[in-house]
Amino acid sequence: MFKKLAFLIVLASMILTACQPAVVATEAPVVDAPAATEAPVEAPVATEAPAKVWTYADMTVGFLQTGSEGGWRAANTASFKETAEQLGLNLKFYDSQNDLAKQVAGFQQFIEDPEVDVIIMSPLEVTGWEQVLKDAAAAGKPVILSDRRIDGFEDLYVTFIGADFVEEGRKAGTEMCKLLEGSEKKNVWELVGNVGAAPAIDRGKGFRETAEACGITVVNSQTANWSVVEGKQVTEAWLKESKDVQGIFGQNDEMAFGAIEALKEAGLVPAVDVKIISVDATAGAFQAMLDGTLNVTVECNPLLAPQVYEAALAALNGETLPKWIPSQESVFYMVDPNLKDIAAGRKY
Ligand code: GYE
Repeated sequence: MFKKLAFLIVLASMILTACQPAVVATEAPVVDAPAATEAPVEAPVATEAPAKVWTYADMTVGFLQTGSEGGWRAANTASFKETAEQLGLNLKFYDSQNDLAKQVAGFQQFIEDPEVDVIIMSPLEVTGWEQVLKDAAAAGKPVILSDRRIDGFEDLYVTFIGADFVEEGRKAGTEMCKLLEGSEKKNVWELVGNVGAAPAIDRGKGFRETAEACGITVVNSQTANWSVVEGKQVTEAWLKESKDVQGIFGQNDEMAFGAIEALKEAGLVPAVDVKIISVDATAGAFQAMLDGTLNVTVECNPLLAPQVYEAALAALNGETLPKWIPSQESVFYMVDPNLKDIAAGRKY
C-alpha cells in the first residue's frame, strides 16, 4: 500500500513539472552599465605604416644615355656604371645610339618595367618629351635630367643636374676675344653639335654674346654632330671656299680635332694661323694643347653620376630639390706652364 502511494506522489510531481514551461538557463541578470563618468577607453587608431625610407640598395635606376659619340660621353657612361657599383644600386643602362626615337622608346620601356623605381635621362634634344614625362608621372616614377636640359615641363621632372652651357659658350667667346685681340680681321667658324641638343643651342648663344661684343664675326656655322670625321669634313668644305679665317670654335673637343686635321692638310698651322677653342676638356684636348694644336678648352664635367644618384635617392624619399643643380667647371690653356701636371691629374 505504502509503495503504491509513493509511486503516485512521484508520478504526480513529474506530471506537474512537465506542464511548467521549461526552465531555461537564465542569462546573467542585466545590470545597468554604470553611468559614463570616466573618459571612454580610446580604441587603438589604425596608424599608417611608416613611409619607406629608400636606400641605394633598394634602388633600381633606368638610365637613358645618348649614345657613345666621344670622349666626354665615354667618361660620363663610366661615371654612371662605376658609381652604381660603388653605391650598390641596380643600374639598367639603355644606349639610345644618338637616335631620339630610340631614346623615347627606351623611356617608355622603363616606365613599363616594374623593376625600375626612378628614371634618369641625358636627353638627346630639348623637345619631344611631354608624353613620356606625363606617363612617368602617372606611373609614380620620378625623372632626373642629367647632363642636358629640356624645354619646359619643369613640373614633370625632379631636377636637372648639368652644366650651364650658355656660360660655357660665353667663356669660349671671351677666350677667342683674347686670342684675336689686335687682329686686323676676326672671322670665326663654328662647328655645332647635333641640332636640337641643349649644349648645341646654348653654347652657340653664349659664344655670340661675348664674341660679338669684341668685334668677332661668326662667318660660318654648321653641325658636325660632335664628331671628328664630320668636324674635318665641314672644315675642309669651308677651306675650299676661303682661307680667310682667324679662329675656329668647336662646340666639343672632337669637332675641333677634325678641324685641326683639315687645317694641317690645307697648309695652315692650327693654334697659330687659326686660333682653336673647344669645349669638354677631355684627355684628347689636353694632348692637343700639349702638342701645340689647340689653344683653349672649356671644361664640361662628365663625372655627374654621384650627384645624379644622390638626387634620385632624395626624390624617392620625397625630398624637394632645386630645378637645376649646375656642375662646376674651369678653363684650360695651351700656354699654362703647369699644363703637363694638370693633364696627368685628370680623371678623363
Ligand atoms: O659636350 C659632347 C657630347 O652633352 C655636354 O655631348 C654633353 C655634350 C659634350 O657629345 O662632347
